[in-house]
Amino acid sequence: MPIAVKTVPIEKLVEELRQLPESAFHEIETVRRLLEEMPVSPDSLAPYLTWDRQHYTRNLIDRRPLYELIAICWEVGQVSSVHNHRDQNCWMAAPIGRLRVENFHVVEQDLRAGRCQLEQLNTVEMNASNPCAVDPADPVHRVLNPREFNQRAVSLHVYSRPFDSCVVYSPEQGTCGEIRLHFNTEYGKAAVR
Ligand code: CSS
Ligand code: FE2
Repeated sequence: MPIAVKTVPIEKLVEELRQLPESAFHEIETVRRLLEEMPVSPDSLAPYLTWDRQHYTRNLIDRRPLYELIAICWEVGQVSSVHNHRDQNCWMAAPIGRLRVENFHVVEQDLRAGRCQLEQLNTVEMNASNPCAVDPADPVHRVLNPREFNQRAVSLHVYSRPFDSCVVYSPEQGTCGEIRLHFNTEYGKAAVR
């Protein structure tokens, strides 16, 4: 018999996140469990879903001083850069489709010189019942919607605290540099750049 998964609308998750004490964002387990216990219904995400064949889209759902909640839409085959999260905690869930997360260890990094050396660590899969948290000890990763998964995917990201830039890495070339992050939509409306 299929297991009936009880989903909640995105507004419910927002309500819960807003009620968390600051201390919950300083460790990994509370928010991870919240995402696990409250899988978000795909329907409720409709206002936040935008698609771009060139690049995954970033869509702001909620921002508070302590965190931001973002929906990222991945066309088949889209991939993020290898990147960090500016020493901020990050939790991810995939209410729609499946995504692969590849983690990396930074052996050395000289941001000023733009040089780095990375080693690939483990790979995990995210789907509706398996949210994950970025490991604060090895926070560098990339997210992929591999061609073979053959379906669009949407991930939810909780970042604490919010950040608007990150370091991107090329493990093959041993280079790194800072980039700015932008939103395609904010609160369901096209973002003004
Ligand atoms: N951190 C990336 C998405 S992959 S986790 C971003 O916010 O654009
Ligand atoms: Fe990320």
